[in-house]
Amino acid sequence: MPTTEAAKAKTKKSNTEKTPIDKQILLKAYQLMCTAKRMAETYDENKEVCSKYVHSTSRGHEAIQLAAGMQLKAYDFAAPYYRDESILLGIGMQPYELMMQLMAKADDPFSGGRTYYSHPSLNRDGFPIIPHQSSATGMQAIPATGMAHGLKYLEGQGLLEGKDKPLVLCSLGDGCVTEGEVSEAFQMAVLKQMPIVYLVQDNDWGISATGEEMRAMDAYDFAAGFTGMSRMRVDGSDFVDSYLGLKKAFAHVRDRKGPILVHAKCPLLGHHTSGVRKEWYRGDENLKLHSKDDPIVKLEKYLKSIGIAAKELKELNKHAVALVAKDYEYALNSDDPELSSFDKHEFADTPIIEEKGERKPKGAEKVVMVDAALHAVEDILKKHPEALFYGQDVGGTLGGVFREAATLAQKFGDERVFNTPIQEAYIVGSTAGMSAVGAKAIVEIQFADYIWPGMNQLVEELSKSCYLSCGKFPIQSLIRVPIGAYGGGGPYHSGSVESTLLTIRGIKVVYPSNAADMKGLLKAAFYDPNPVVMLEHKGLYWSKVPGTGEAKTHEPDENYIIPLGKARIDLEASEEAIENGESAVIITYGMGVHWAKAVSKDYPGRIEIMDLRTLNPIDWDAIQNSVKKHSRAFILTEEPLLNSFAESLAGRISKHCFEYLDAPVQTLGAANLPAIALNVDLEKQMLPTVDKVKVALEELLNY
Ligand SMILES: Cc1ncc(C[n+]2csc(CCOP(=O)(O)OP(=O)(O)O)c2C)c(N)n1
Ligand SMILES: [Mg+2]
Repeated sequence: MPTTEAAKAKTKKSNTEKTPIDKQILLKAYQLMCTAKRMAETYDENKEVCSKYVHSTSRGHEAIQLAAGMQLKAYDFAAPYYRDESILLGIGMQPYELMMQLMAKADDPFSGGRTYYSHPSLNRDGFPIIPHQSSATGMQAIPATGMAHGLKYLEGQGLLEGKDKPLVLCSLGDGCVTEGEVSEAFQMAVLKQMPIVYLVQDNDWGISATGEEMRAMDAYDFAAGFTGMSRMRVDGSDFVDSYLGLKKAFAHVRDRKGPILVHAKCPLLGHHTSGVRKEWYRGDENLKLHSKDDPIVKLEKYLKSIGIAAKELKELNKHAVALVAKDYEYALNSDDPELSSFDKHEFADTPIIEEKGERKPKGAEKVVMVDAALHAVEDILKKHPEALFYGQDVGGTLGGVFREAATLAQKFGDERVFNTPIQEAYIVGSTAGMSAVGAKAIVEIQFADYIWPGMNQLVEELSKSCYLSCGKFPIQSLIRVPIGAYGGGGPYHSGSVESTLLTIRGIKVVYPSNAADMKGLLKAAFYDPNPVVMLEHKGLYWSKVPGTGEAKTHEPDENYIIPLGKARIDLEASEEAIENGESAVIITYGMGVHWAKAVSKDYPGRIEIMDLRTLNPIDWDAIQNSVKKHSRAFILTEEPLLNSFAESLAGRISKHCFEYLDAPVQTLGAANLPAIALNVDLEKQMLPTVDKVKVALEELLNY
């Protein structure tokens, strides 16, 4: 703390008086408040530079934020939001570091110029861990709660090193607490009695909407409905009250007494953001009302009341002003990001780069796909105490509605394999938090048709974290999703979702067609440090659907693993057919592999079947090679074709392999309709069938 010597001497003298908070802490808070205030002023004074990119400042919220930041320990975890600039100063970030992000500079320590001001991601010795989080209001509640869930899990398993009791601080604005996902987070936090502090900074505004317009009760009253959530109100504009309140709240959580919500009322003294200015929607009366509670004025008054000389406070302010000026110049003159770095860090490197183990060991029994998955998860849980498996109905004696997790809870205990509430957002988003604390979550969405409530977390939090944190926070997450249509499953238990998933960059999508691949790919998905969605066709699980017998395979050994992104040739065409120009490749996945197998029997030697196995990253080399070899390509999918992955792939092949093609790329999928109809004959009418595949193949071969 760079106070002047004179100031230090003064402090010494006044330290003889007893105050509820150490005077050094009070003075540090004052200086940091002056720093935050001067930063906000500087940004306003240099609008043409600083408002190039949108930003919010903490003006008005400094007291509560510094009280939080200054009490966080290096072993804690935090999820601050976009207004929490003073939390960042409180943990020891320097103004120039924050300014680097403001100006999107190369040395922005969080994202290297990729994301907005006060959107931290920090993994630095001596500082709390702050994983990346999105700008979507309230959406950090689930990943943050996932961190607390992960800590609780690791602690329960004796896997947390050291004797410190880490906590998670999840900071939220008042407006975002009404988001549905926040309720999912609160529910889980109380259900599992997690070590988390929810800090709600209530400035009574959500951009231009007032508290009165937005809600029937404030966050403190709202939290009363969550049995097991402790609650506290503090004056967020008063540093002493905020500090002492949070001290109690932190101690409550460190003593493992469950989650607590701290409601901090604070004024909003700055603009909502640089782009939405206060004078546009706030009347003079409101601005005057808020300015009465300026935290700096309050702290200054308090410091004087305990004997700190006005001159000393002036010195501290002077120092803050000088520091901000110096740091501003430094940040302004620092380098912009290297342009060539723009595409780095979509994914973190996976250690699984080659096929290993035995796919068909001697004496291996045949196994259905659902059991291959079960055995893979069992192997993982046995080997990795940090791994856990949760979702709807996967725990207890049922072990999944497809019995895909049968016996796991009995074998590994309810702490490791358990049912969640019906909360897809939590199921998906919590894995981000788990990953940040070192727990490894395998989760399940019960049916692909119900992935949509989890989609927000997948897109906003999971997919962008690695890229926007410049590789600091890849999210290890394995999401199993039973998918696909068969036998009258109907409109809400039959849908395909891969095309939607494949528009999301930053996640991997796997879709096995048989038991051996299921086992090898599931293992690779677990060891992949990135989010992986594993699509598992329900119609292939037991090979009961006519024509899917080959989904049942010999069971690979325990070490069997297949790198993601590698296609498999399921059936080769004969050299002769290839040479005579009579062959074609059917490029497909999931159920499509089995339709293709059935059809190929009528064209001996003429058909190659390529099972993609992983849809992202796709094995483009293998696809190109096969297309060039056969000059006729057929993309077969279970999805409606219009605007699908299959159409996109067909387009790509047409563009890049145009000169090698002897016919337009053929495509076949389901009818372009919003849902799979319930009646089995209607279902058949809309899905591809072996007969329909045959007609399309004929057309391709005879072109
Ligand atoms: C999911 C989502 N919806 C809308 C927005 C646009 N938005 C940004 S800030 C904001 C208001 C948030 O208010 P509050 O949580 O009270 O935080 P404050 O800015 O008042 O500190 C809104 C609606 C967003 N970022 N994310
Ligand atoms: Mg607000």
